Amino acid sequence: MKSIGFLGLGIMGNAMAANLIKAGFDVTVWNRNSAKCAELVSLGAHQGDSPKAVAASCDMTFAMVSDPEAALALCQGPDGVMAGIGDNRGYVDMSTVDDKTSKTIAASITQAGGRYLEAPVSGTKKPAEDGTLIILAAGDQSLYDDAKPAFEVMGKMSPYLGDVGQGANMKLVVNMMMGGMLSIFSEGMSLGQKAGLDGQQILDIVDAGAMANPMFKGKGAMQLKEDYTTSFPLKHMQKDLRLAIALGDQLDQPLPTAAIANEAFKQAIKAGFADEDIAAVYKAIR
Ligand code: NA7
Repeated sequence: MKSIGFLGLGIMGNAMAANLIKAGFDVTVWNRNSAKCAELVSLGAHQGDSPKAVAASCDMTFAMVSDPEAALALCQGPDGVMAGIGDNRGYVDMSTVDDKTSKTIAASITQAGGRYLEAPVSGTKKPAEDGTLIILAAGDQSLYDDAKPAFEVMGKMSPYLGDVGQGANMKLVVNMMMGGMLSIFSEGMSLGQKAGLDGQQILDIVDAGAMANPMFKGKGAMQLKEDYTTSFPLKHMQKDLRLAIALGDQLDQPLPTAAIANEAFKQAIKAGFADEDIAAVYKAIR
């Protein structure tokens, strides 16, 4: 079994790395704030000193950090992955970034003698804990084959989407739809209750018809309970909308609904809800 490095132990990375350890992989973890390594070390992980040291000592290294800036810093920064990768070892970045960032990281890794795969995921905290993420892989096909056993532990499906950039693009398309849906759903919940309707009845009626989906059901229940415990940080959804809109600019694709949803999420960040769950967009627009 190949040795695995895991960089970035936030909400998602922590759960994904824990599943790899529990499945018996030899895992070395690193996080910028090293306190987050302790729980995984107690499950049996080794702790690495830097992204460079982890990439140098493992057959393949996975990363799961917040945004394009973090992903670039992890790869190209001092003691970054680029400095440790080589000899055909693998780097699998699972963070959600734009295609340009992913291509920049791919060039750095291949120049340093490594192999690169982007693999952003669809799914938040619970699917990460349950190992039921949808993993959107693109890039080096031999690394995809090598990473497949680990993907099977972390996710329920891991399609190969082609050249670097296509995993990032698929993820942005999916999350752009999600952000738009959550935004209009939250407006409906708010409008209905202001009109004197019962929130739970709105949810039940939506759930019984053609619009039924797990997101409306789950996030709607959170909104009614005023429980915004973070599964998917709101600031990350706004990042995804911003990146999707930039892709629309690049491809001359009008995205009027996504642009409005992006403004709703920006408003929620300004109101102080950046680190709460995406369901909190409701609080900013009601
Ligand atoms: P979290 O819980 O906000 O975690 C973010 C992680 O990214 C966390 O480990 C951070 O380290 C790390 N991070 C952020 N900036 C940096 C820099 N500059 N260098 C190194 N590491 C950094 O996010 P999620 O787990 O919910 O989401 C991860 C990705 O999946 C994201 O792209 C989502 O859109 C989807 P820290 O603990 O702060 O030291």
